[in-house]
Amino acid sequence: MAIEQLLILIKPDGVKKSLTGNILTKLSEARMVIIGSKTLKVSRELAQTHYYQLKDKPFFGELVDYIQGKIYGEPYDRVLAFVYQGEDAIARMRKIAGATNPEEADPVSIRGAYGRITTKGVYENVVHCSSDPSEAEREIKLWFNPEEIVKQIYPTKKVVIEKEEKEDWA
Ligand code: DAT
Ligand code: MG
Repeated sequence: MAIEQLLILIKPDGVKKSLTGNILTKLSEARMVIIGSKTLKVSRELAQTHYYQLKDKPFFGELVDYIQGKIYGEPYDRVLAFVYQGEDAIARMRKIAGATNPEEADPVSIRGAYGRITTKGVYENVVHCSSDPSEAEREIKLWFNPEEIVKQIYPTKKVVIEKEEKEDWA
């Protein structure tokens, strides 16, 4: 079995329902290691790029609003992002996460236990979990910079950035 890495997101409904601890506890049963983590507000562009494969679906607009936490607002309009690594990590973490549709998910899985379908038909399924190694690579590179991950998992290159304005502590 191969060592894999994947992206896990605790979505805004998981943040709003104060489920971070419960979700991380359930995921820890797989004995994977966290090699990157952060909290962030999701831009429209990031949301659309993350879910680009679903752009023609009728629920795409609502899906983008959902991952941005639009319906929750301050202080819940954010996600917690993690890169996990371990043996056969993708299949094992997806099993703990449960099926996409929270009504069909194993009731002991994260989505089965904590997810719901809203009256508008949005699957509020609490977590995102990469589906295969190539999607995992695309998603990890989309959500994280190399220096935010404690291990080199994909090839990197040195780039010189001139006159880039960035925030620093005052
Ligand atoms: P997964 O998140 O299990 O990888 P996916 O990639 O097919 O599933 O879809 C991404 C998200 O889109 C999913 O977590 C919830 C939403 N979604 C998928 N199918 C849906 C549907 N039929 N109705 C509403 N939301 C849906
Ligand atoms: Mg998917």
